[in-house]
Amino acid sequence: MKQAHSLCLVGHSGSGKTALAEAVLRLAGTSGDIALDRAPEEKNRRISLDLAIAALTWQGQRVNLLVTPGLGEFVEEIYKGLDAADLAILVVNAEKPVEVVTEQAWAVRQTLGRPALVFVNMMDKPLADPEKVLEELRPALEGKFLPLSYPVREGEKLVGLVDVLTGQPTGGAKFSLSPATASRVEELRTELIEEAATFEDALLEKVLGEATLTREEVLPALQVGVKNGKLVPVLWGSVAAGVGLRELLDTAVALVPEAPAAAGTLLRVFSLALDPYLGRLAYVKVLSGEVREGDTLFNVGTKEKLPVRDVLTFTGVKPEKSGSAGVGAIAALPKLEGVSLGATLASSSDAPALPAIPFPRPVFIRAVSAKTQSDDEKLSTALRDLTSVRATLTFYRDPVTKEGLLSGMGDVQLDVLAERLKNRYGVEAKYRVPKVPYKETIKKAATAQYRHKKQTGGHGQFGEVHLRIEPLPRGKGFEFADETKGGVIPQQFIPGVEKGVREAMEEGFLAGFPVVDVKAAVFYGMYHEVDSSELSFKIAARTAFKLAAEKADPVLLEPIMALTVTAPETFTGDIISDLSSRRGRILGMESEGGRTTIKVEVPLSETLSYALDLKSVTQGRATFQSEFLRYDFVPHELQERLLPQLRAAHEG
Ligand SMILES: Nc1nc2c(ncn2[C@@H]2O[C@H](COP(=O)(O)OP(=O)(O)O)[C@@H](O)[C@H]2O)c(=O)[nH]1
Ligand SMILES: [Mg+2]
Repeated sequence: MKQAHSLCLVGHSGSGKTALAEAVLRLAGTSGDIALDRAPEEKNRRISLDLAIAALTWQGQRVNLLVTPGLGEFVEEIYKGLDAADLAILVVNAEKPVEVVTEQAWAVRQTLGRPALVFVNMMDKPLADPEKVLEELRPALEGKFLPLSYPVREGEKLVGLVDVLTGQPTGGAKFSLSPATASRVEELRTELIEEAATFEDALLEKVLGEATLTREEVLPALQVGVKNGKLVPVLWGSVAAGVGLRELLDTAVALVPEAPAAAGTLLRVFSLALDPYLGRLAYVKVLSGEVREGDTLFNVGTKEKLPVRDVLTFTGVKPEKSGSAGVGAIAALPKLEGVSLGATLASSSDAPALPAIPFPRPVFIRAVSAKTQSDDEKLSTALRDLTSVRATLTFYRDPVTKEGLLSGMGDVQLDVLAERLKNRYGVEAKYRVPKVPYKETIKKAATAQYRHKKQTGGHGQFGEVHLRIEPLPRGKGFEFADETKGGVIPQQFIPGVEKGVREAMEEGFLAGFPVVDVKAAVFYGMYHEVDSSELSFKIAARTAFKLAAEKADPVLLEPIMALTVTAPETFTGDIISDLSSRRGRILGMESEGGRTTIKVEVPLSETLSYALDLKSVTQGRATFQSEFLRYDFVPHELQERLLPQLRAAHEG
């Protein structure tokens, strides 16, 4: 059998990807349940949220379908699907062909360098107009869009498609063309052949010789143009009317390039899932060789050996044991330990690792806890499980604020996660805006002294510490110096002094945040022959530190983030004025291809809901990345306003 071909359906939510995939599964004779949106969260919302995988056979050719969700926050699934795809199928809604995720998915397919075609769906809709579709697609998306067929409508009804090369109705349909349509098809034919000819000399000669060209003659040139991503065939149809589905499968199968033969087995783990019945599954694309049950593979990144217990391939939408999978196949491998998303698996341990899948990083953070406190442990375990199979969901505990922090792409993704926690693990989570991990420091040097003395019957306590504290440059942390002379504090008690200072710094003095970037020097003291101990000096130093800090102009430090925001140019002004109101400092701006990239420094406290706000400012057409830069002083007036709340939170 020939290599399996993998087609990935991408596009905006509601363009009909799931309906299209289910329709072609049915058309190819798949029996039984073929629903692709199988998770309870998907059924509830009647929308795709996970990458769905299915397989069919079309004219002896095995075809895998990778069906992606069309919500911007679930873009990770588009990366996964396209990574495994031989051909991307951009599904658009004829009435509004260019939507947010249309552009987003197109950008991902360009980043990953996947060949693509466009399927213009919903040609049965009253306002569907092929010329308008082309007018809107061409300036918005990069690529040479070439219709291979053309839809024919009578009034508001779709009657069928005409093959651009032959000028005849496709699939043996019978209808006649209006003179206007016939001449438009002729025009498209000329365009198609001229474009195709730029990819193959032999075809170019025939075109110049004005020979009549057959499909077989044009196809190889189209394959070349499509393979290198320049030519983008445009096909039309309607899932609802059952038009254009055969043509789509025929064309996709004809255009997919064969993988070159290579020695050894090489697999890419393009997705991970926690199957309710099968457990943890690694979805792999077989890039070369074959994977069989009983094989031992290497995880190239970690050099670990991996026994392959089972190989599952798809029958319709169901993964079933198949024993092996050859080049081009998509398979699910259960129970592979320690395999992460994007991993390269190979028969040889020194095979080169494939480049990582360039997933975006999460940009939206919420503190998470269980609604019932006794469920906290269960919640943490469930979150570690669920986030282990997603690149854009992370969970960790903040060492400063002690909060469990969940990061994702936005509120919808986190809401879906909460629903999944409840459905699968029976635990209810609640989200809060996370606390800002402030720190404290001082702005000037100060000294203080403290005598700790306690006389209670027998053994007393005595220690006196004179301390000087000074600010250090940002990021230096802590320095300690013993500047005592003449044994005013015996050496064995000096560590007690340092411990006392460190404890005081951990406790903070403004609002309970850790103190950083301070040098503390003990320069004088007193001790008692009998009553002094390390503990006495620790207690004295702790208080001395607090007394000194009060005089040293104590201030809050806040994390400053570097934000990179990219959006269509028209939003530049709105984005900048919004960032200015967040105490943002614009560092630079660049424009390219109609999009502006703005670099800005913003305090973390001002960005806690930026993902939501930016979405509403730009109707979801912007993306951003955020990265920790440094800690910096909180402005004085703001500190005055913040401190009462922060103290209350610390004490409460
Ligand atoms: N009129 C019409 N409706 C369609 C067509 N294709 C899909 N739909 C409907 O559009 C809605 C969204 O389809 P769905 O497959 O869930 O879109 P997805 O988000 O891209 O997966 C569903 O109600 C489909 O039945 C079509 O060609 N014509
Ligand atoms: Mg869908």
